[in-house]
Amino acid sequence: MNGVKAIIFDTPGLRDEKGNDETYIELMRSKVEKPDSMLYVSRLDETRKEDDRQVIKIISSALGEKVWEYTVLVFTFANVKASQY
Ligand SMILES: Nc1nc2c(ncn2[C@@H]2O[C@H](COP(=O)(O)OP(=O)(O)OP(=O)(O)O)[C@@H](O)[C@H]2O)c(=O)[nH]1
Ligand SMILES: [Mg+2]
Repeated sequence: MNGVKAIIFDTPGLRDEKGNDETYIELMRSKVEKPDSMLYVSRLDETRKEDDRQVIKIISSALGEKVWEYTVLVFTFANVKASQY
């Protein structure tokens, strides 16, 4: 990116019904202990308040609450939401 080297990790989604959150977190932590930035991707057309709450808690304890200071929220499926109205 503009001559700046970056390493990007695509992680499995947390709370995916397989109950593998701990394994996913271990995988993430084995790759990077403190990311410079994090993209938190969530669907805009679904309300999953309890899942989001759990994911936020899991990430906060795994990477530290400071992670939210350099997180970018990304909402997908905004096109679906728009077409419903
Ligand atoms: N219509 C629409 N489809 C999308 C959007 N974002 C992702 N998709 C589709 O949704 C499906 C799942 O996208 P992924 O990026 O694989 O989602 P993921 O959460 O990373 O899935 P896993 O890695 O398997 O957990 C794909 O078929 C994408 O093309 C969006 O904004 N709008
Ligand atoms: Mg994926």
